[in-house]
Amino acid sequence: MVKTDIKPNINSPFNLKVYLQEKKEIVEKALDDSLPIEKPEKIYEAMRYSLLAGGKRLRPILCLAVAELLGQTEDVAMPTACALEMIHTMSLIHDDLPAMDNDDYRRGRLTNHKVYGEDIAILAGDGLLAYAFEFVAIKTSCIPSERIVKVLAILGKAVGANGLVGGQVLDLECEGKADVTADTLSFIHRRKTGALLEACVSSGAVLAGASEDDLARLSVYAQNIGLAFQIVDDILDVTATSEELGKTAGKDISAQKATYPRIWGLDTSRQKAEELIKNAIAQLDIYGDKAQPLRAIAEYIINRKN
Ligand code: GRG
Repeated sequence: MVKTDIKPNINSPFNLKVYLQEKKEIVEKALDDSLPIEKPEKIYEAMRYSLLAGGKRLRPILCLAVAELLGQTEDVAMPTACALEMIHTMSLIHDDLPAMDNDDYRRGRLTNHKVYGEDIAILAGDGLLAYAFEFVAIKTSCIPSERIVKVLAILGKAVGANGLVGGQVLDLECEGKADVTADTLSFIHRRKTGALLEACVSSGAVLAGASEDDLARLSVYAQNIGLAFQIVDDILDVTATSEELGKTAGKDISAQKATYPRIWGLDTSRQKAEELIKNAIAQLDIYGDKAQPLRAIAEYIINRKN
């Protein structure tokens, strides 16, 4: 756990643990139903192996929480929530490949390429990415189609060269370099980690027909939690065990990665993450008690253990 002054609000009637557990179960069921095995079975099995491997399901939960905050139903938001988890999962499969981070474990089990081979793992990622867009387009109902088109554009932007792909390229380029600055690191992580988290928030808002003001406020919330999420990820790589993380701990040091603790040290990294979370929570004032889930998710990001 990251030591922080931001404590979960125990006086609040809102119970984040119960909320996250309930949402996670609903998301797990929707993901399971989303991808039945067809022919050729091997690729569907490989896609399901990683998609149904657990994980915190934070991205779909964020999308559902924002949609519900703004008055949209869970049913309408669920296809997008599932698509976000499909995209996230594909990025983890590709990130773990020998050509990228070369990891053997993810979410407490062997990585996709360790089980199915590199060729199938690449294709499983590609299959999940394509299916994410198809799934939103064919499964979202009861809202104007312009909103669905906007969501598809949000997803495309988060994935592409100005999002996940670009962030990963810069991250690879910085490996082994000793002179990476905090600004460069934030530039990378706004794309590699932040872009998809922001897409979770903005797609949930668009599905609910959010106003420009809501979208702007919630984007600032998302950008702040996105960067804090990555700072905490870097801290946990140093402070948590492989068992706690479900993946190899200490990987950033052995791969000579630029990280926030390496640039700022652990204490300053924690402080910066706290500032970002406080800033995120401040964006929610206008929504009052209705924003309890989003407030608690922000607190969870800094208090998480994996
Ligand atoms: C998108 C076409 C395309 C390619 C992918 C490999 C790649 C390009 C990008 C890497 C993106 C990546 C893996 C970023 C790290 C994000 C991160 C901190 C992941 C951990 O997320 P958690 O802790 O994991 O939410 P769980 O397992 O809980 O879901």
